[in-house]
Amino acid sequence: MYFNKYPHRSNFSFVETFDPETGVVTAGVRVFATEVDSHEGDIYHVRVSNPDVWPETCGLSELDVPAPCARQRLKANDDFQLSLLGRDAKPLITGEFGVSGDASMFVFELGGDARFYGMGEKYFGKMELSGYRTKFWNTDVWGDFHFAQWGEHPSDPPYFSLPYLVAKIGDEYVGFLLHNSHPTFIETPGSDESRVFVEWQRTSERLILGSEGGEPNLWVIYGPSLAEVTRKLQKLIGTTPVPPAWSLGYHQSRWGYGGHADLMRLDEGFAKHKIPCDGLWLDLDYMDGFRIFQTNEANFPDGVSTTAETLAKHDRHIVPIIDPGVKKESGYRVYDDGHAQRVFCQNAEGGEYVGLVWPGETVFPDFTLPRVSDWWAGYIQEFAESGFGACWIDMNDPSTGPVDPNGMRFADGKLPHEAHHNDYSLGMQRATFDGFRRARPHERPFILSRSGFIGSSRYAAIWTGDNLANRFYLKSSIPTSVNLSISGQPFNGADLGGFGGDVTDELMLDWTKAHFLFPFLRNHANRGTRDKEPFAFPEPVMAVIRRYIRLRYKLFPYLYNLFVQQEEQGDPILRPLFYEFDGVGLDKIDDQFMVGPSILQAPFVEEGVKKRTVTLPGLEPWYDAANGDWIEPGERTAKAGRESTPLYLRAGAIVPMQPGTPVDNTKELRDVNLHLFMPPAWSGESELEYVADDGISYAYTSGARSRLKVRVVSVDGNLAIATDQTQDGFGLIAPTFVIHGDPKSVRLNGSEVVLEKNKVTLAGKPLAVVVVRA
Ligand code: MIG
Repeated sequence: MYFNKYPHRSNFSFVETFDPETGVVTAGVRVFATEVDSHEGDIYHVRVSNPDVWPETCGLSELDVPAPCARQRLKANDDFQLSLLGRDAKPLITGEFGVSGDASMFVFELGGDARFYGMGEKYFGKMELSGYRTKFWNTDVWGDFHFAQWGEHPSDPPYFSLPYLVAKIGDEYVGFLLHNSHPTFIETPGSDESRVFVEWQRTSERLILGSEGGEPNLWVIYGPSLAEVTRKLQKLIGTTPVPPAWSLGYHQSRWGYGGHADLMRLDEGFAKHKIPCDGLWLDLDYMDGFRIFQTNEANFPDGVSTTAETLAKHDRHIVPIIDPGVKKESGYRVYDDGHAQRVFCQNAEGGEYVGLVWPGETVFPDFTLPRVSDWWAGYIQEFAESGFGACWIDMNDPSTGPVDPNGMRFADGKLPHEAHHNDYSLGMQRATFDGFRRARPHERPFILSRSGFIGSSRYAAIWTGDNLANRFYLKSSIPTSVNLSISGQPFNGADLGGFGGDVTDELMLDWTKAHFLFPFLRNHANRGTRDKEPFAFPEPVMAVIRRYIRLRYKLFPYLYNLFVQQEEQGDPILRPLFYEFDGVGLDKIDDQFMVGPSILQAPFVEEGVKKRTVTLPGLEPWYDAANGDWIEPGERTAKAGRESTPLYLRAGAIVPMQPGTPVDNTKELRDVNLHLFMPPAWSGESELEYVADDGISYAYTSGARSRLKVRVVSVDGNLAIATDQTQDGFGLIAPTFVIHGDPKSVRLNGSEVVLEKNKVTLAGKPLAVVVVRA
């Protein structure tokens, strides 16, 4: 398995004969069965099978396949040439299928000047992905690449494989998902000059999607818009269930925090400086000699539960790390038990496969076997009952240190490593999720995972692995997280401030302002690096970091509702500008993004820059959260300021926020301020469906949720607001309206109301607002 070499078309045999009656095709000397199926929502499945070549099907990830239907936008003609018809009933793409041993590829020709996005977790630093060859194979970046590579350049492939691509052809979008746990690859047409120094390094003129093994199962999702294609993908692979509210807060981590004393110091620091912080993280040091499920008791003198209860008084949660690797040591309970029950992956000789990781010789539970997942869930259950309410699963690439992972076999030794390398982490996530559900059946689990696969969205948040405190990682984090978000893994984020290296004050400020609304927000640091807690910075720097953490909590109702919409509709939290707006060239902007439909950010990512260009899309003015100005759309200049960041709100937006300035972890969803952004003398309409629930349990699935529909109609600056609580399973939602703008008159549910002037601070100066109490 090479990371950076790709199967070439000339070594493949393409289909020569096809019997449309039976679906049988021949390619080279072999015969295969084929199925081309249509499903509701313009979703198509192309399957090619032959049990002698591909004995297993798609691996551990399960799809929620919509009902079959008759619509045939994707067809196979008499030569098994595939064509997908566009809006005008002409072929948008045409393609063929070929095999080479157990490798396979689909080669597509696309009309016009197609553009490409998605590809899951990639570090390319760009939104638009023409001209790349890339593999999907989960790596441990620091272990598998040289520092000269990962220090300041994209390492590919990184930790998380989501073999998905979106193509934009004309103004239509098509998604391609390779549902296959074996190593897969994608080659997009185009040329990236920075990567080409000889002619043959140019990518193919056609789009290639293939795998090095495993049964070919290609899903083709027709848009027509990016939003529609993304929702359909997300529902197919699994939306993210709304996570516990606390997991959307700010998190503090460091490799080095090891137990009660560290946690108490952090707890006091955040309380003293009135900085909200929901999660305190423990890295390897809390364990007894790197033995998973074995806590070093000296680090918790009164037991984990006592520490957890103390932290719960400030609504803080402990999140400890767990690696999959089990120390191979007789006398260690987890190893002895796992050994006796034959739960570990095997080597080619039928013995336990051994890697070299933190504990030294390390063995790996085989999550492809249901009995092993069950075994693991039992340990997680016990771990949860000991006082740990969540966990962070690392090294599940799986990382085996300097030992070649190809020797690790699955399914009692029957399957080679490549069959489940990429979905090993998915198995671990699922078993871990299951363990927490067993311990606390009514509570939503929170799991953070490094690696993942198709369907990880159902179980875990993902962080993008070991980054560094430098500008390359800050800049690339935006397209990395946004492309990951439109590839079906919406709950993601990067280590705030960079994991490796010493962050400077300036970089920490820029990073905090860029990421404070990322779906997952955790400040994490490598051992030996500069202290990075907000209060470890000089007072004026700390004050700005605190301001943005508090602003995240102020916007918590908005973020939480975006997660509700993710679960219900499948929309991601972070979106590229062209998810929401049409416009030429929007996909060449790599340093701006949308948080939900209403907030646009254009953070400063370059060092020492005093101003930058901001593209404000659409046809309506934008509200500058730094100073309250309404700015006409188009290319504008934003000035850098220590306290401020370029953050804009869409005309007509209704954005739910907590009242006041949050100084602790309180997350009240019912007593909500609905901020309305109304340009002067605006005429238009907007709507919001706002949801509140307990933020922790599954009671919402049986009705314990409240829903308020809000509709605002503005005619030349005269506002009419209408509210309707359509669901009340979680009590009354009591909104206060905060209007940014200067309405001529306001009516609420038909009656004239008293307007009260006030000030609110968002991302800069205090802003004049008009308050309307219900
Ligand atoms: O080989 O647990 O990405 O977040 O702090 C390093 C120690 C192992 C890698 C993770 C990082 C974590 C570190 N781990």
